Amino acid sequence: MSNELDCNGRVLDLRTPQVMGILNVTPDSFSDGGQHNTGDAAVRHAVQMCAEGAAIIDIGGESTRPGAEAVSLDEELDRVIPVIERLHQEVDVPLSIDTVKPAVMRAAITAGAGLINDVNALRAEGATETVASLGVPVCLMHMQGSPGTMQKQPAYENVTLEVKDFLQARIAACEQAGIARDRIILDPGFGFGKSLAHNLQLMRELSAFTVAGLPLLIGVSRKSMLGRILGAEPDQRLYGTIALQTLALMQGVHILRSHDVRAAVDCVKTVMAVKTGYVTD
Ligand code: YH5
Repeated sequence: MSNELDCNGRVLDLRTPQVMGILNVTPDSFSDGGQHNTGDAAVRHAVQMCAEGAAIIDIGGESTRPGAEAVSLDEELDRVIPVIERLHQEVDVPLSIDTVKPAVMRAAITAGAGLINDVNALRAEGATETVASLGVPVCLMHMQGSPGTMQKQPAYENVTLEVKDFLQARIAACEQAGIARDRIILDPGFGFGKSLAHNLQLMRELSAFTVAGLPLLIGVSRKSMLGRILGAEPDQRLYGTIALQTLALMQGVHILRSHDVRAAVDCVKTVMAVKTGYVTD
């Protein structure tokens, strides 16, 4: 694995695990006003996450929560592009664009983003070619089904092996299209077409995904598997989130996608102190 990823001119250092701060730019996520307010609040929130130690900000304009409805191309562009342009000026970390649409990927990179985060693993028409021509890193996430229906009847013979096979096939498709292998990040996709039992097995067996030699990213922050384990609403899932992130770090994960950046950064520092036997900074 190469330790430093060039994200459109900004470097992501993966010699130590890093935290990716989640920035949802949907009308419901900053519910304190109209369009202008949404943009202002989003930029303020991202600046705060960087101050807390986020090494990447992941910007998403389309909700990919189970059952969420699709957003039109124009609507998604209107939401994310102005925020990317402003954030590119105001923070110095790489910005990632959480989208499945090639047109949004291209516009986001032009606006200053440096990394593509695709929950659909570049399966949209033209997506692999688009990312190959943009020359930026990409996170390939596993999802069974589509956001509208994925939680209806998730089924696997062996979830770990099937997710691994899927990711191997997507790596091959990416390489075929001209995406360099050292620009690919993998993600098993917690909660995307998985039952609680599937999510728990993936967490127990996460180290299976680091053998591909590529960086591994996980998103467990506040997810409904914690709702099931704890019987708690999203805003009461932080301690459970940190427990899962600790388990993931012990198994070699490189990037934690998190709402609660400060807590995740402390988790990284603590686990890495134990793993290495020393403290940095
Ligand atoms: C991910 O795992 N997830 S969006 C439901 C929740 C809480 C959070 C309250 N994008 C991932 O964060 N990208 C999302 O219940 C992602 N990996 C990558 N690479 C879903 C989300 C969430 C959903």
